[in-house]
Amino acid sequence: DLYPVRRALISVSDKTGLVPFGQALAARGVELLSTGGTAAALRAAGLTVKDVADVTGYPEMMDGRVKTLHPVVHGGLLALRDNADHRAAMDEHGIGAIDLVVVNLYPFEETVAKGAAYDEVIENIDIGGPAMIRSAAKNHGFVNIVVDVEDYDVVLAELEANDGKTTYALRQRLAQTAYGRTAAYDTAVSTWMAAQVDGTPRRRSFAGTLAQGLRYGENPHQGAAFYTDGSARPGVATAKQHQGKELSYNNINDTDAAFELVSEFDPAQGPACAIIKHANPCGVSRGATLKEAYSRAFDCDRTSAFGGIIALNQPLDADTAREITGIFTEVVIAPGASAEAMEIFSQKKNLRLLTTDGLAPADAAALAVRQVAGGFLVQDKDIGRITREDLKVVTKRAPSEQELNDLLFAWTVAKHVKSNAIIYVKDGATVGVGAGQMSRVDSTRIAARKAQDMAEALGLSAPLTQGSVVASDAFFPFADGLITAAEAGATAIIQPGGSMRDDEVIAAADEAGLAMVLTGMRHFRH
Ligand code: 93A
Repeated sequence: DLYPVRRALISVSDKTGLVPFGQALAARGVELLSTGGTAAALRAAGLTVKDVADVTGYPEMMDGRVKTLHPVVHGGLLALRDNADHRAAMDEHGIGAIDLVVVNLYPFEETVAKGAAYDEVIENIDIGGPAMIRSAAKNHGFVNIVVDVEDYDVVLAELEANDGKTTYALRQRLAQTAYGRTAAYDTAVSTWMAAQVDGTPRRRSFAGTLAQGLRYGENPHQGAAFYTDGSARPGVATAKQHQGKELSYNNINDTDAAFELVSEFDPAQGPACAIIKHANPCGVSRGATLKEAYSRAFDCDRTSAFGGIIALNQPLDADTAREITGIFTEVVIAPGASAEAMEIFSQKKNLRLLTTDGLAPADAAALAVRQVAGGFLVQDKDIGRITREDLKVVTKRAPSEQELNDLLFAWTVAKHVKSNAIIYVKDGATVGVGAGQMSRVDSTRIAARKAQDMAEALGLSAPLTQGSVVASDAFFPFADGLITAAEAGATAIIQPGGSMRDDEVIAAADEAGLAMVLTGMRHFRH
């Protein structure tokens, strides 16, 4: 299965690592063919390179749209070396075998990300590159296809170890990587184009690019990997990690949940902090300072916050950093960190610090994908938002200004809690979170009981739910959940409404003296 590399075609937009790779190949006696810019870069480094144009007998034409799309190139890639007919065709048409293709594509994703005009984006759809990648990958029995700069050294190491030859195992692995790249590339084109067609596309295809293999999945006996979708959105996929060991599968999932939640809170309206455990918030708070936001989020459920993941809506400062190091935390993610804060964190080797380029665009359309056996469920990301104007007061008493602020805060948190979600909030901080229960009344009870436990732990005379407000991610099917919340001391409720028994629920709210507002929108999350 060893096959020699004698002739290489190199055509790269990203010229990182090109020259040393070209030099190493030339030193092994490999003949180099290249397209315009790549050939120029290699020649500038003193290498001997043959122009593809000289091999095809056609100049690069039409602004480079046609460079390598020629039978001499594709025949050289696709010919089966051990097939007599193929060899005869090669001889008849003067086609030389190409054993190694090194291609990275026109920077389509980057061009979209920088907000380029339509025509410029179109020009950055690479046609010849993907064609060569697919031809070379199909013929991996003989041909090596390299699409990732990180594989340059891998190929060189094999050539070194096998006297100028590569193994079938490597060629097969390279081919698999290559088809992943063209799939992700075309997905990026399709996704961008869908947005040009009608704004809220539903017929999108999706694929990702392997970003990193992970030690394991949700559990140690499960393999796992992380794929990026090329959207360059601020978040866990694009964050910079400053210290600590590699993030695990669960860390990435929880960090994402934390950052997406905290990004709901406009920093112009003050600092906010979210603490996540098992993808659900165990404390979310605003504060006069970032440190206060963290402390109040921590006070919602100190037990669960241990080993949690913290997201901040403002750059980490020294005061907050000092406070956070008081207990064991897995990950902190924030849109930046001061030098002093980073210095404080550097004392805690196991604490991972991630910084992003700003907050996640919480109201930007995106796709949410989930797997089911045999397929994928794809939906628009839940970016639904409710303002004061959308709320309908249905009780005799209308909420006070303070209650209204807390209701909207609770509602925003509810969107990020697994259903059935019940969130008690007081003065801009969660004081009880009930998540992931199969019955709504259970979520209501659990959240209240946790608040009671915290009050005991903090030595308070009354549970923190006294005088709180409550959000429910979907309607109360019966009055029992609402009555439980009232018994825990809640004074106001926010919920979608729409139950067959709304009248019963509203009557129970009036009976208990609660103020209740309906959103007309629900936030299931599973
Ligand atoms: O415009 S293309 O789709 N037409 C082609 O025939 C073609 N062949 C290679 N783009 C084509 N390429 C791409 O050119 C490669 O994928 C690579 O990204 C780029 C390298 O061009 P240069 O060597 O001139 O910098």
